[in-house]
Amino acid sequence: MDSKELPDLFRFDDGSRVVSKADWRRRREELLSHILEIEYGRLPPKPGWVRADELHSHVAEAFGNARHVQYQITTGPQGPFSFVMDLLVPDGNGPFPVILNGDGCWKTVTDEIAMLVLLRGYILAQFNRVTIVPDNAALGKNVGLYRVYPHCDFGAIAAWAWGYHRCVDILETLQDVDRSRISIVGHSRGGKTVLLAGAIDERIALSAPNNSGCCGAGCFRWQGSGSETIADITRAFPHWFPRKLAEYAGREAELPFDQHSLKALVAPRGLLQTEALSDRWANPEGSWQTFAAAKEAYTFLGVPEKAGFWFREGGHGHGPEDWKAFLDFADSLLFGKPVERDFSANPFPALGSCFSWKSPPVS
Ligand code: GTR
Repeated sequence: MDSKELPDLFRFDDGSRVVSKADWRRRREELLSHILEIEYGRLPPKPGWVRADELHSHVAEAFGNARHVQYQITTGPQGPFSFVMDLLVPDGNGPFPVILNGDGCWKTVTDEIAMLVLLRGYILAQFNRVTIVPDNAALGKNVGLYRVYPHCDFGAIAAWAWGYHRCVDILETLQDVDRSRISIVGHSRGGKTVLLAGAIDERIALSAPNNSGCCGAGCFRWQGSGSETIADITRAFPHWFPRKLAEYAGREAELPFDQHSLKALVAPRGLLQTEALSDRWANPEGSWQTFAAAKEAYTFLGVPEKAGFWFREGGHGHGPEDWKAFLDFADSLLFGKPVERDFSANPFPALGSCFSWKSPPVS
């Protein structure tokens, strides 16, 4: 087999193939288990309880009279462990859909972007994922959430994804929140986090990784020129992963999955990838390949339009242009609003496909 051929999403480990939606549920579990074991580690457990204490609330005139509410989220009984989530709630009557972003460490959500979100009628919820575990290999495992669950094997990306899930635990309980319309968005390593968090948590209606590359929306087997490999990423960021991933450096074709498998776990819920064509390190071609393969799962489940791909010229970044594309997709997916953009356009028509299988006929 061509070493770039992406594994058949629908073929169980025992060689049999998915023929029904019930089979797909089982195959989904099989894929998730492989992905967690090798790539991210198993997420820290869902805590016995999660609580939110309001730290602060005021009307922010600079944000069109949105209400800024700050919560301290605490989980237990292990720990206890706490971190902060901030909400900007649009002026007016809810419940409102929510956009949750964990890249508070980078402040990529500028005031301009916050206004874009609010003007479309969404709550903007934010936390700082590095308050869950730090983004620094040198600090070791005696910090943050690692100390609460010392016997688990999760890396930082899994811990950050756990942070998204705890925010959703709280968002679901708030009167202002339309719990059926919670979206998550993140950039680069934050995009890897969002893809993992959205693949696992079926409460999340839309997952939108931006420029997320290797171990995100990229591809292990199909590396475009200048793109990041398993060898590169595990050398530079060992703390993001369990040790096992590095064993696959140079042996990518032996992985029992590729990143199309993770994307397929998001189906039938919404998935939008936003990519930049000059962001070579993030492997835009590979991201398209795994998108096209994951779309087979959406086709099988009867909702091909719920998976979208958007690309722009330029390099690595998460700016207003990316957010506008995301908001258009969200408006269309969650509210059926008409959209001008084509979220299924192939930016690389000359590339050719790297999978020879198709989704089974819908039963
Ligand atoms: C890079 C890393 C990428 C990407 C990026 C980022 O250095 O190699 O995988 O995550 O950082 O997070 O901005």
